[in-house]
Parts: sequence; structure tokens; C-alpha cells
Amino acid sequence: MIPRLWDFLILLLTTSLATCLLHVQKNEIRTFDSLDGLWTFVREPHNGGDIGIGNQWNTLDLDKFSNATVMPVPSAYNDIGTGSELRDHIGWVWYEKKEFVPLRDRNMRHVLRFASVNYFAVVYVNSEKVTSHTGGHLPFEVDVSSQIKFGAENKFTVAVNNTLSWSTIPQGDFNYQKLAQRNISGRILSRLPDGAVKNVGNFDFFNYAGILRTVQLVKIPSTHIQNINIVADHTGSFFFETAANNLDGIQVEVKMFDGDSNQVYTTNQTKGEGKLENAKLWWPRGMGDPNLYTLEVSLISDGELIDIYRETFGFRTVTWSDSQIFINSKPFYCLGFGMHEDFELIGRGFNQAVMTKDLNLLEWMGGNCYRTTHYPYSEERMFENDRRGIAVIVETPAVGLKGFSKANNNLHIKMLTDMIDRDKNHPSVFAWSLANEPQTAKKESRAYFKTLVDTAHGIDRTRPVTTVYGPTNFDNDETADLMDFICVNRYYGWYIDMGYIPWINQSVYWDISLWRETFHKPIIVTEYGADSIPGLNQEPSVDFSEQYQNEVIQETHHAFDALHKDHTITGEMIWNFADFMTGMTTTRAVGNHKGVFTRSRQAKIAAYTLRNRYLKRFDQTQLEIWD
Ligand code: GCB
Repeated sequence: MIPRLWDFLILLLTTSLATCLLHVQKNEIRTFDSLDGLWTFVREPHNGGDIGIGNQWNTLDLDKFSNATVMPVPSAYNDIGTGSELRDHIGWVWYEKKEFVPLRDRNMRHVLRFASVNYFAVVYVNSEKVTSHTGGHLPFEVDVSSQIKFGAENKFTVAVNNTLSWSTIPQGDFNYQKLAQRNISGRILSRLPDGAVKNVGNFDFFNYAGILRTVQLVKIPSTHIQNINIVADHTGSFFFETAANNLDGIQVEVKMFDGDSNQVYTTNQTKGEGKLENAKLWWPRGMGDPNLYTLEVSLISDGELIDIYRETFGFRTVTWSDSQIFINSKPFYCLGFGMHEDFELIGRGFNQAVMTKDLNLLEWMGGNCYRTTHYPYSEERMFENDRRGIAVIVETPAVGLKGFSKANNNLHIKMLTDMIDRDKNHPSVFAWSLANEPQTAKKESRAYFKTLVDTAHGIDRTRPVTTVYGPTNFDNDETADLMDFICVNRYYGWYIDMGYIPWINQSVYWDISLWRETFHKPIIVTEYGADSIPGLNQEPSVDFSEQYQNEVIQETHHAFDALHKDHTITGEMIWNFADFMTGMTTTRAVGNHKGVFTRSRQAKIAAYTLRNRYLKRFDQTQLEIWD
């Protein structure tokens, strides 16, 4: 059995002792070894119980196993093999890497850091269990200084289980249930074989698993900087605070630099505030340049530098009225995308080429915004958003929630807290999304979501909090009034009234304006669209043709223009940027094809329609004169 709630409680108890999750940096003092590359890989039998844990595979050499193979890290493992067994595997897989750790660094603290392992991970160093972690998409780390053998080869082992997908915790969609029951004479009473479990979650994307992002052995000094928090606004006012694990006899030096490396502020305090005259602001694309500053924190002992960390940030303010979102006091209209971290072969594994291509295409489209549907994206990508001026709503990995138990709520709060902690200093992040399409017509969802809103506001008062609504309507949602702004997904012309394109305009206008009249909050339409199989052409259009997808979005845009004119919406996001893989169902033909790009990132007809639209509206100073 995988410990669920218990594991989470242990995590909570240990988090305050652990080093905080600063992004990894190489500098005068800090360094790291990458553990990326080919790891030894062993798959347990499908839905096979806990054979590896039970037989202490962590003490064995996995590379001696007869079924051992290799697996690239980072990558999802699902599409790397040749058979469906690995692709559709349920249960445990094991990773092992042997690596020398040089004597040279033995005086440093050694912290083993995983940027994302999906879904449940148990980590061992030299056979000893050092930590476990629930939930993918967010980093976790553990101090392994006392387990490491310096000047020798070390064995890193990770057992990964994909059974606990986030949204399924209360529903038990993935579990070890034996669906086949027999009567006393052994006659099978069920349609399905013993142990039959589907690798399909309550979400519309493939349940990619494994070590999805980079693994590093981070080397930091024993006295070290643990956390930096910076709030800087468009008036030039700023506040910062920094924490270290030990400040006895330590001198702190804090310096702020502008984008040309000019020092603009300095102090010897761990906390400080001030005002920068003529601060160059961070703007989203189409509103100005995304100017960045750096806060450099140094720890000095007896005149010697013992730790240093540089955090980039931006001067910018997010505010909102009852109808609009403003960045630096100017109305911001989101020209955006729902996306996925998804690509051929690597699944949800991080890849620099895919990330760069996606952001280049987003810029080519004239976009200024996206939502990290449906989980926090890689850290590398967050820095790129800052640098490129792409405004982002960051979302927790909570999709299609239908149960609102206390245990789930605690885990959700933990993930939300970790997510905000990871991304809090990125100026590109303008909002936190608590969940995608929860079943919030249920009365008990209100108290659940209240705790999430309070948590986000408690940590970060500078950004609005939202939830993305799908199954609920303006007249039955129990939580929307708790949000600072509202996101709505709507598929008129696809899931509703397929084939009736002329009806879309009025339906969208009617639906969204009623949300606005009911809640008096800014609204972003975060999903709309239609599937198209690349190259499938039909005139007149039919569903799944490129023409049909194009017409659905063109017609929806008429409604958006009217809604924008009436100050009812403050943004729009197409679903989806690119085609992506899903589990098998009758409505998906090798994945979801609502991309305006194919899965290999080639433009469909709809991409040109959207590009024309976004480029025409790209200059946000012209917002009021679109029509
Ligand atoms: C939605 C979901 C998204 C799906 C999309 C669809 O509402 O938020 O995850 O992929 O619809 O294509 O059905």
C-alpha cells in the first residue's frame, strides 16, 4: 500500500526543517552535478502490488535484473518502450543511477533535488530511504549529506508509482481494486480479469509518468540562504526579505541591480524596503518591455563570502476592478492559450527544444498570455516567460475535482503553497488558478475552496486568485463569488450544439454576460474551440475538419468582440495551443486535436485566423479602438 494521508502528514511535519526550494544556481559558491541522463530502469508487473518495496529492491543492484533496461531522464517513460505494456503500465517502476561524487566538494551540503516526478516517488541514496513525495509538477529536495560517500560511487534509486493521480484521490479511480470476483465454486462473476485497472484519470490528458524534469545533486554551503521574497510595484516601491539557516556572526549584504548591471540599492539587513525613482517596469508583450532587476544576497563571515544568491524580479503591479485586470494600472487583455507540456516520445518530460519552439510560436501568433493548464510548468519556462514578457496564470494540478474531503483539501493546500513558493518572484505570473473545472455546484465545495483562497491570499496579496469553471453555470456555482476574477471554459459549437455554428455568437454572449451580471467580477474565457484532424478538409465544413474548427473559433470571436466592447471579458484563451495525447476514448483519435498547431507544431488553418486576430490586437495601448 502507498501511504497517502500519512505520508502527507509526515511531509508537512518535515517541510519546515527542510531547506526552502530556491531555484538551482551555479555561482561563486554554489554548484551542482546533473544526474540527468540514462538511468537503469525496471518495471514491476502491471498493478503488481508492492513487490519492489516489499523485497527491498532499494538494497539491490537494479542493473543486474534480467528485465533491466535504460530510461532517459528527464522524460516520461510511457512512450520510450516498444509495447503497450509500458505505455499503459499501472503501478511501480524503478530508476537507478550510479554516480561518483567528488571528494572536492565534501565540505558542502549535498541536496538531492527533483524538479518533477509524477506521481508518487520514494527516494533512496545508497539503499537508505531519504524521502518520499506525492504529486508531480513541483520540485522537492532532501539533504543527503550524511548518506553520500565522497570520492566514491553512489547509488541513487527512485521508485515511482503512477497510481495516485491528483484528482482521483477522493474518487479512487486508480487503485488496486480487484474488479473480478468469483463465487465459492470459482466461477467468475465479473466481466473483467483479476486486477483489471485502467490507466485513465478524471482528466483529458495522458497520464504520463516517471522522472519528468531534471535531477540535480545541489551543493550549497553549510550556512546558506534559504529563501528570498521580493515584492516590487509599478511606482518603484519594493520590499524584500531573505532567510538563512544560520545568521550568527554572519554579515548580510543585499544589492539590487538594474538590467544594465548598475547597482541601484544596497543594505545590510535581511529585510528592507525602499523606492526606486524611475524604475523600469516589467510589461507584458504589447504593453512595453519586460524589464528585469536582480537582487543579490550575500552572506559574509570574517570578510569571506560564504554564500551568494541572485534572484531576478520585476517592478510591476496587478490590480483588478469588477470588470477588468490591470497591469501597471493599464487595462490588460489576455490574448492567450491553454497548453500542455506534451510532445512525441518524451510525453510530459522537459525538453529545451520543445519549450523554446512553443514560446517562439506563441510570440509568432501575437499572444501575450497563457495558463499553465493543468499543472505548474517547468522552472526553466517560468524564467523564459519573465524574459519574453509573457503573462501567465499558474494552475495547481487539480483537474475535475469531484470530491472535497479534508485529506484532499490538505494535499491541495500543500501543492498550492509549494507552487506559490516556487513561482512567487516571477513578474510574469499575474494570477494563481486553484483548479480546473471542479464540480463546484456541490455545496461542500464552498468550504473547501474558501481554504484555498485564504491560503493563496495569506501568502501572496499581490496577485488575484481564480478558478476555472466548466461543469457549473452562473446560476449554480457555490464558489465563484470567492474568487478575485472568474475563468470560464465553454465549447459552443462542439460539446454544445455541434454543427450549429450560427448559434455560437449568441450563446457565448448570453452565457458569459450572465456570469458577469451575477458575480460582478472580471472574466477570462479560458477555453473554447473544436477538434480538427490535421489535413482533414471538408467544404462545407463538418466536425473534425480544419474548416469546422476554424469556423467555430471565428464565430466565437464575434461574441468575444461584443463582450470586450461591453467590458464583460478581460481576455480569451484558445483550447488548445497544440494537439496533445490523451487516454483512449471514443471521442479522441490518437489524442485531443483541438490544437491550432499539430502535435509536431505545424500550423492548421485555425492558427492563421487566430494569428491575424491576436496581431491586430497585440498593441494593448489601442485596446479601446479595436472595433
Ligand atoms: C476541458 C478541459 C480540458 C479538455 C478540454 C476538451 O474543458 O479543461 O482539459 O482537454 O475541455 O478538449 O475537452
